[in-house]
Amino acid sequence: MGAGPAGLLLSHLLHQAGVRSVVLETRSRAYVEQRVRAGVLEDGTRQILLRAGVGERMERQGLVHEGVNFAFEGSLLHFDFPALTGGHTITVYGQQEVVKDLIRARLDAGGDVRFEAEAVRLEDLDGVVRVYYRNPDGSEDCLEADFVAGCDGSQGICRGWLPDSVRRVHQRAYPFAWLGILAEAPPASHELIYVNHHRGFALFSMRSPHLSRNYIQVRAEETLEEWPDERIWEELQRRLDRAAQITVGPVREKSLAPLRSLVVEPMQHGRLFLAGDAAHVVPPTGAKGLNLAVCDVVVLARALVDYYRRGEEAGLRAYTDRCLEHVWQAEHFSWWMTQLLHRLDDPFEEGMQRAQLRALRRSEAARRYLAENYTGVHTSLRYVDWVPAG
Ligand code: RFL
Ligand code: PHB
Repeated sequence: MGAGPAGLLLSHLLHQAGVRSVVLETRSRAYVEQRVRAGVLEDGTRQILLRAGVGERMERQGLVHEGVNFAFEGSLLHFDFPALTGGHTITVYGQQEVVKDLIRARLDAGGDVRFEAEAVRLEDLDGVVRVYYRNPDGSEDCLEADFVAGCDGSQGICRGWLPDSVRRVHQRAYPFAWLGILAEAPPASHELIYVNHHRGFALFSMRSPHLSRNYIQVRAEETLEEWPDERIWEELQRRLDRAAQITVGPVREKSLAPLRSLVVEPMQHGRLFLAGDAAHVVPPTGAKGLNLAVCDVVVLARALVDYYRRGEEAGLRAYTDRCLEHVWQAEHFSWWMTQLLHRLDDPFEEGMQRAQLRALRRSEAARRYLAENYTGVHTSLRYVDWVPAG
């Protein structure tokens, strides 16, 4: 369920192993291909997409970055990823481009992706599962399946089908949101800049040498109406300060995203398996969400293939425990980056931030912790070998 990165990649990996699947997606194809979301792929995610045979355009058009920068206390701190991690990099490539590549691969292979098909309920999670879904004309259809993968994102219905008696939800809300813009303007810098500033956090990212993707921290209750384009540009430049000069350009997209952390345990019940944002949400500061979705589905695809090929159920039974390992690691990193960089309005917390930021400047060991997490050493890079090289 869901034609985001999780559902589409799972369907693709299963297809490569000869296992049939149907993808149900409530939105239209055009909508999911245009939705602006994540932009940073861990080195492991890049390698997984390549091995799965869906990385060709990413290799041509993605921007390989050898580091990111922090701006704080009036200067820049550079994290040199290859030096800190034994050669790993990140790739800047929009999530909607990953989604386009996966949809094309599924459709070219004759895959069954049903758009504008909204799953509404599940029945018999312990037997042959029935999935009921609604068509655009309001009529309902039903699919019967051995397994259901709940890849329906943070607002989906699958999470709710874990019985209350087994489901535990751990969460944290933050009192701020990110206001993001995609603009036709060259990026402020050739690498990402994360800014810790007394006016609030800002992030300078990009999608190409001509498209910038920038964010600012705003209060959770603010609205887009309060932020005309000129005010956003002005605020971006004030927070960036003298670290770099921004170029203003037409704003193509503008959005507000609240920040939260959430983990659902277990990630499975009967024949329903949750993957991606359906099972966990991270604040975007660590650039982990899409990469975690990829880790989950690599684990799930292998478990399902072992079941169909050899009748082995061990992988399916171990799914939650296996995934929670990378999930909590990424939850911690995303929470840590969020605490470190945002304006928190608490003198004690600000003291903690200053101490940690200065330690990053002084200590290579501290910088290595960030670099390993950012490039996926503890997440996707552990799963590259799990995907058969195509
Ligand atoms: P998705 O992409 O939300 O896909 C779920 C799909 O399920 C559909 N759906 C249903 N379909 C059928 N029936 C139903 N009842 C359905 N209910 C929902 C939805 O329409 C949708 O198409 O989840 P998935 O596949 O788990 O992928 C997760 C990622 O999308 C998410 O984690 C990332 O975008 C998070 N994220 C980032 N992740 C990164 O790894 N690196 C980044 O740099 C990064 N930056 C970000 C981000 C998320 C952001 N926002 C908007 C929250 C930046 C931002 C601003
Ligand atoms: C993005 O380019 O959209 C992006 C980059 C890094 C993040 C979050 C979002 O941490």
